[in-house]
Amino acid sequence: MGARRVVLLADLDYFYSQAEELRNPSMRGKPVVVCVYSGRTEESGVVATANYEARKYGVRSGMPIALAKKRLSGADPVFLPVDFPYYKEVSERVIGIMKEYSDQLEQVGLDEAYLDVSNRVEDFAEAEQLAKEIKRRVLQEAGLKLTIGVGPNKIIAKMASDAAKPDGLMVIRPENVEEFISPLPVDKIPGVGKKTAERLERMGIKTIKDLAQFDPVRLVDEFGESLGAYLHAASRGEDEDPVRGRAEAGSMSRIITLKENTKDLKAVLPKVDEICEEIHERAVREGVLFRTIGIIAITSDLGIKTRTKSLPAPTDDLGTLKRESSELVKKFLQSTDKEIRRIGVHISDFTRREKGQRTLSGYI
Ligand code: DGT
Ligand code: CA
Ligand code: CA
Repeated sequence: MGARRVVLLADLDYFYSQAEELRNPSMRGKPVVVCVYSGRTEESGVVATANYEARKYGVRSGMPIALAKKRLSGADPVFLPVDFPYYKEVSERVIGIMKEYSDQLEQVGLDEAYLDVSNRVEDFAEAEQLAKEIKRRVLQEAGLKLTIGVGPNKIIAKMASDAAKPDGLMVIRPENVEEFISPLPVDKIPGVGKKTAERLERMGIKTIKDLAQFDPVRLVDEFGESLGAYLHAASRGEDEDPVRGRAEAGSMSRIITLKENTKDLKAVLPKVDEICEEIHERAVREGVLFRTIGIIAITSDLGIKTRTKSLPAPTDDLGTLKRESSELVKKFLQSTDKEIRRIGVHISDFTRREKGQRTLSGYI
């Protein structure tokens, strides 16, 4: 089991519309609808998002523009096309502020980010203060309102944020998870859409409490291993999914020249092991986990050949590094008649190691 975690989900309110209001404050107070125009006719396309003034009239994301216009007739609405480069710029400013509060930040789309702050706070009271500080700074420095949910994992943080929108802050401590989620309808679980909710309802499951009391074996029968297990865990407020920080830039590599050109695996592998040990030591020293392993072979005719392998999860396990590198070299030698002159190993796709983080070696 992982260590106790404190996770934040920060979600900008009615993002595209709020960004439009930011650069044109005269629109504030009016219904603002940001649209994706398909270009076929003047009104064909859908609503990307609407501010809360427009939502009062029943305007929603995904709705046809013509219907939104009908609902807002006489309400002095503003309709605008999406401007992604601008939203990206606004988003980057906000994410930049958030990064000061956690080096473990996972961005989801332009308007949301999970922050693992376990190493930054002592308890949930401190996490609440930190969330207030983020809200204050984003408003002051970027001019935007957002909602933050705080919980012991990603799904609880997300559900807390959804419940607190707009301009909200909700903290769900581990001891309050059950009372918070039990009465909610199942479609409040992240990833549970209309279809899944309807299937659950046909099974007599409406609330998360109903789901928690349902036989997990039958859930797996009905929804398959993956979704079934997810639903059961979620109904109990459990979620082990880590906040996946953005991969760090860079790579580490080392290449050596063999004593003589060879195609003999037995001659090459001990060298590969040595290189792996060296790179591994550097990775551990610098506190990074790698997810991609590659080899580079320079053949006797000075051709440069590479092979890479992506792992299912980041790791800093030496055994994995050696095994995968050797496997790549073996496959390479089987695919060619050339002799190898120089051999190298590299690792990349880095993430920073966190205290208590589960890694690939923990799964094998
Ligand atoms: P909220 O509820 O205050 O967080 O509102 P939003 O608008 O931030 O809602 P969210 O987080 O679901 O979506 C983020 C952005 O993604 C939103 O500003 C526009 C875009 N988006 C959401 N749903 C749709 C959709 O159905 N179609 C299109 N084209 N864009 C969408
Ligand atoms: Ca949002
Ligand atoms: Ca969102």
